[in-house]
Amino acid sequence: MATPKSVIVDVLRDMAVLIELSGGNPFRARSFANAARTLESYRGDFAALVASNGLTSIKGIGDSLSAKILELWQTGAMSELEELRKQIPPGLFDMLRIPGLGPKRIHTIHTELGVATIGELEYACQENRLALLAGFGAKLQTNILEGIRTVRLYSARVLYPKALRDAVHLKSVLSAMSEVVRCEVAGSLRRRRETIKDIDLVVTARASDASLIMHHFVQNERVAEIIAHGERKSSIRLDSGIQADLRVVEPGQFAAALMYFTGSKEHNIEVRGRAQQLGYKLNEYGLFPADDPEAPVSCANEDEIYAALGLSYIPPELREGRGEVEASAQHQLPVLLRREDVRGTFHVHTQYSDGEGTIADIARMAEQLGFEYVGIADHSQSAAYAGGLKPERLLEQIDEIDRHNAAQRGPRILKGIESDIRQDGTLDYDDDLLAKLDFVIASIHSSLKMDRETMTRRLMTAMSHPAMTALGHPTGRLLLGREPYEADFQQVYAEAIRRGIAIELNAHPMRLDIDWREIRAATECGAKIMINPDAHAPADMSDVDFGVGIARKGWLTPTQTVNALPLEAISQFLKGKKI
Ligand code: DGT
Ligand code: CA
Ligand code: ZN
Repeated sequence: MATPKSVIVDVLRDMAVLIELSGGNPFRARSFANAARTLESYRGDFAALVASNGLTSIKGIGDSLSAKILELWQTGAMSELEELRKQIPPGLFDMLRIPGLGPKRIHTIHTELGVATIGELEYACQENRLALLAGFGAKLQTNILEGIRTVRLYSARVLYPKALRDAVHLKSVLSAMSEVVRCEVAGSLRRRRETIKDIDLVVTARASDASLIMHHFVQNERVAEIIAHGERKSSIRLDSGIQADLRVVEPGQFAAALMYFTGSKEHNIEVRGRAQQLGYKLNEYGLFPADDPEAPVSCANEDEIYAALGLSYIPPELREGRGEVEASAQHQLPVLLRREDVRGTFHVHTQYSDGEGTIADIARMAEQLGFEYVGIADHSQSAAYAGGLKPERLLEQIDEIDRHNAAQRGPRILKGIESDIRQDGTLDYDDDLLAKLDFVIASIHSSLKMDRETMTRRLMTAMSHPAMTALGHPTGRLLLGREPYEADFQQVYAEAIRRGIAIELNAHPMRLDIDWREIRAATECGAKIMINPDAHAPADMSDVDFGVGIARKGWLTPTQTVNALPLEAISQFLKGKKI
């Protein structure tokens, strides 16, 4: 059967887009787009026209276009389209959904910045790379970021900080009501997961006040849609696109409800199983003796429920069903790292490369955050797209930091670099220059698509350099944006341990890399974790908080954390690493 005209029109349009996406001739792209438009408004007998070989009689359709259309009409496919589609990374098609971003610009972004997914594009915008790209600029960069937000609005999961902002807002709306006795954020947010599906809130109030609270909740000014409005449970969608569920329970039920809705489901199932073994029934309404379901055991807080079950309190971050119940039963939960244990941090970018702050700005922020030291690590020379430092510039920066430390009290500034790990695994400066630094974070930023073996070798080669202090964002993943690259991380982490190289926990909310699920395996073998904000503006240094959340999810203790060391010990640690 011949292909209908409407399909032909769509394919011609797709061709125009694909030609531009692949960097083909823009005039050719336009001729496909024009042909699509002309055919769409063609009112004659299309089948007869094609059958009589009359396509070229239409203005703008020459021999070659006519042949393409004929191919499609007869075979239902256009081979060139299929070919082009195979050549173009799928992420570029996703970018077409971003308002204001056309195929030609997407091609430029892809070829100039090596950006192939929406996640990478967002990251590049945040690092100010589009603003510097010819034909783009700051305004377009802002629009693109806005466009990405729109695309994300209804995507399934969001990053932790975005959900947290909305949850904090809702909590303040609810807590301001005099009828609300207690209000807590539960769910994956309370467990500090890296991405969040929806916000869960638990409130206690007198039964007679529940409907008033619900009313206020679904009417709050940021509600875009009321999904459900009940007496005990309501769901809304906020103007940010995130869904939020509220449960109102009576004060006596608070602990059980909070525990239940904090989850995780896997954790709940294990704890409920233990309750059953001990002759109890545990659900979202309370803890009940199995033989007397009318008389709940009185528990004001979660720790009392855990205690009744012979368990020590399990912090929400650990409630993932990964051995925490058993460890708690044996009273062997780890002493988790807390924010106040973090004495300093590394990996802050400055104006020397693609960051926003000066050395002095960063020192001030470090002081505000209570750090004893902060490590500067700009991009190295290979990272030209990110303003990587030529050796002379790095020397100037070293000089400025030395002068700063000599003149200023307050946090000590440590001199470092985020050195690219080049394709062959070498670092980005000669040994003499690297030896002038206090620390070297080595990271992979380009050629991410190597096969597993080559990538592993590349990382192993980098680690053989005596100047290397830490492996930056070890897997290269971008949350909701890019998968980790392939490598034998078992081997990589073992080598890091052998050489005294720390593993970075990159606390940028789009990275949170090393993944928390991997932390425990690495530290149990002796790895040391270094929590770094990878900040590109002084204010982003507080992202260390997100890193601490993830660290706790990975059962990390202060003794396994490099930046829990005070300044003196840090200096010793770093000296041990120098050439
Ligand atoms: P997400 O996907 O980021 O929203 O993750 P959660 O953990 O917040 O999941 P959500 O919102 O579906 O449910 C909140 C909590 O409610 C969950 O962590 C545990 C509890 N829960 C939900 N469904 C079940 C279930 O079928 N069984 C059990 N035991 N608990 C459940
Ligand atoms: Ca949730
Ligand atoms: Zn980096």
